[in-house]
Amino acid sequence: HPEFQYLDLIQDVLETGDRRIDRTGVGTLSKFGAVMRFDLSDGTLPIYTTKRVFWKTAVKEMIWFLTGQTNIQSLLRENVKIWTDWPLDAYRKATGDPISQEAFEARILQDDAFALQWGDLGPVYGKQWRRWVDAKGEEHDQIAGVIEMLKRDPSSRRMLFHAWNVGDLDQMALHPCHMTYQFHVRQPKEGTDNQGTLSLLVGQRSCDLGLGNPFNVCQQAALVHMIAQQVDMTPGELIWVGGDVHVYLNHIDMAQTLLSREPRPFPKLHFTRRPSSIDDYRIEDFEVMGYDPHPAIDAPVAV
Ligand code: DHF
Ligand code: TMP
Repeated sequence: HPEFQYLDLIQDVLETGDRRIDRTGVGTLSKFGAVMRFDLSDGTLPIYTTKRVFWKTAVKEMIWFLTGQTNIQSLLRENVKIWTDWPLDAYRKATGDPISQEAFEARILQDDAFALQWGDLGPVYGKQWRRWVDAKGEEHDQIAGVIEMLKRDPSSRRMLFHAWNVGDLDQMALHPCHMTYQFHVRQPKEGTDNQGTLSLLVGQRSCDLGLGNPFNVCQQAALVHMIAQQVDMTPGELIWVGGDVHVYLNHIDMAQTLLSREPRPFPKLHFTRRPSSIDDYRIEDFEVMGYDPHPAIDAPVAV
């Protein structure tokens, strides 16, 4: 079962990882360099099964990246709260106001001026993907560029988008974790009207195995399915490459529970329609069949 790549990686980190205090102060066990490959053919969506992964939240985050937005207000409108901690932390530190997460989220939703001032994460993923600004001040839509290249020149080795915009790093709430998205197309089989098989290699510099990775793998695979649908290709593989791959010390119990569980089959993704462009996807377009995970596990996120 492909999920053993994840479980084996966790086990390896627990057994051989280097123990250190990280930026957040929580502490991790860490290993450098890891690869996982997931076959996406026949609609397979790699949503891990050894705990329930809130795949709709993960896919909504991907759709939000694709809109180019960087403010948590639009995430909160979709009831996605995974990015609240960082603006909340910044707000509390700047104002000394001990506001609760719920009150902060309510204020972001109700008060546009407040959201503008306190809800923005800076020039993170969506901004870099859709509106990267170059030295001449010109904007680049990297997503449109990749889709255009997939149609025009699918044997290209330059089909990628990237979020590590060095000059913008100091304005980001968090430096990009998943950074490079490189695409590859295998030639179509003779006599079919299929345009080829689309694979994606993601380079991720830093990976929280307990919380971030289950989301990342699921949403990156969803991206392959979306783009393949847009360019009339068959989904091939997601190849996921991690740099600093770690388990937070307060996730060790969760990790051991995951290792004690037996993986179940990955579900299948079916699109309920063919949106007219990559900008047009909504969560309602995703139908996931056969997802039967073990129970969810609550775990704290290191801020
Ligand atoms: N920081 C750290 N330390 N780890 C991360 O994984 C991380 N991820 C970020 C931003 N900063 C991060 C963005 N993505 C959760 C999942 C992904 C994510 C942030 C948070 C999370 O808390 N997941 C929980 C709750 C899911 C929910 O609220 O629906 C989970 O159990 O999966
Ligand atoms: P860092 O910037 O010090 O590396 O901290 C970022 C933390 O967030 C690190 O634990 C990796 C984790 N992370 C993911 O695993 N996936 C994600 O998508 C994001 C945004 C963060």
